[in-house]
Amino acid sequence: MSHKRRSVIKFASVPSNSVPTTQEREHSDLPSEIEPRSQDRRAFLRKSMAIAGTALASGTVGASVAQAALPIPESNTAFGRPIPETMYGMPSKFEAHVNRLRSNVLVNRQNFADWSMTPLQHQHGIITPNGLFFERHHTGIPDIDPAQHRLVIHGMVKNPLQFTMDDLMRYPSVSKFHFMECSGNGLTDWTKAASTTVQQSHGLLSCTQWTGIPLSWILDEVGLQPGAKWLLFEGADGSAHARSIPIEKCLNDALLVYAQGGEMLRPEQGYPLRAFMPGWEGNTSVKWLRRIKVSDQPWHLRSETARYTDPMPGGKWRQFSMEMECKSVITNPSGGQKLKGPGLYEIEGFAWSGRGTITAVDVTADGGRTWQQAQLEGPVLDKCLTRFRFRWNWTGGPAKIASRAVDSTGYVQPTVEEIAKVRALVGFVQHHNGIFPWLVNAAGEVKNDIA
Ligand SMILES: Nc1nc2c(c(=O)[nH]1)N[C@H]1C(S)=C(S)[C@@H](COP(=O)(O)O)O[C@H]1N2
Ligand SMILES: [Mo]
Repeated sequence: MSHKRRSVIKFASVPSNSVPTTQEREHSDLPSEIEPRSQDRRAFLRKSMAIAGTALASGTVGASVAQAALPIPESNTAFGRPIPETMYGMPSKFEAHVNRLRSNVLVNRQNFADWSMTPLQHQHGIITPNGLFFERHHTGIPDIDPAQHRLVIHGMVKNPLQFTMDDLMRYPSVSKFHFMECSGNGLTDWTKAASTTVQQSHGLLSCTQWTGIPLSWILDEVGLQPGAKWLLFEGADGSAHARSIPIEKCLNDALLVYAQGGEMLRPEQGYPLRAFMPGWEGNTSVKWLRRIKVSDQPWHLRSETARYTDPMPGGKWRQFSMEMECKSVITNPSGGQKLKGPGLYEIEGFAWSGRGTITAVDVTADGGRTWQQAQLEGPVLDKCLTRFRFRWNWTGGPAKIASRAVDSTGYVQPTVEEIAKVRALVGFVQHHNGIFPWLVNAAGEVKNDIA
């Protein structure tokens, strides 16, 4: 797979001096938000207005403001809803269509081993609201009383310890922004267009600010014995879901998380305590964490043998491919949406890498013949969703749009064909980080176009 970036073709409507190249960006003191100069932004807006004006004739976009007085809405004439004594706030009732969705592509035979997906096409910014954070459980959601919950650390340690939640909450903590992705994300759409929307194809992906205790601090307390190499993490759910994690990750950036997005974990995300392995497949972030055992070798558990391994050419299977490789997807426009006539649109989406930061995203509107550089919207953070934006003039014909991300290791997001050269794409295949195209047809309908 080539690590060399293809040349960047500038987008005509954005002056070339307004979008620094990747290199310029790295060597300048510019903030990571790359905004066109304000006059360019004004020009874009003027152009959009002009489009709205022309579209007016067909009645599709905007409307001219009549000379007559603006009608006064009812809301202007009455008191609004009073604030109740106490209440957990909810979105507007007009946003009720924005929901997690259980997979309607790969339907599970029984509901305990299930997942629900984040509506990425409705996400604004890089933070997934807690009520829309994707879910994956092997045996349903346990209802755990934090007062009863215990975490035990034992095995090859000098001082085995048991912690209550109160004990853990007394430690200093850190808060970090990171994405989490299930390695099964996209497994329905390797070679055929099974999913209609980006929620179905990519919605086992969310991003939040995680709060917890660096695991290394707690390991300091128990004291590792010489020869300690692997740690077992086990959950308190019906599956007693467990994973073996190498000591390097545990000492580097693994967290014992009790909060996300500003509040205590939701039950579905592992309340009251979960492991969090930044940038690694979601399966390694064991929820409802009750036990950590230190050993000198991995356990070769179900999720390290029968599942979460990758078929390779020659009939071999790759184990422990836990780092999520660099990936991106266009979320707007995306499957199931419809463009309202030719004109200017902002293509936007997410890019992320389990190995570092995103350094560039290119966008094609001609099925990969030519690529142009998108703007990365800051903050661009380590192992975190990065939003990209690209101003696109849709001329009305069929267009195949896709994004391609590059991370700080120089790795370029591959095509599915490129992945197929180094892995065997047969059966139930995980770790899909391929380039994902959407087809905009002449009617403006956006469709999954994996052939
Ligand atoms: N105890 C436990 N931990 C678990 C699981 C589980 O079923 N039980 N599912 C794993 C999988 S496969 C994923 S992708 C993530 C999903 O985390 P989320 O539901 O908070 O999105 O949790 C992981 N941790
Ligand atoms: Mo997963």
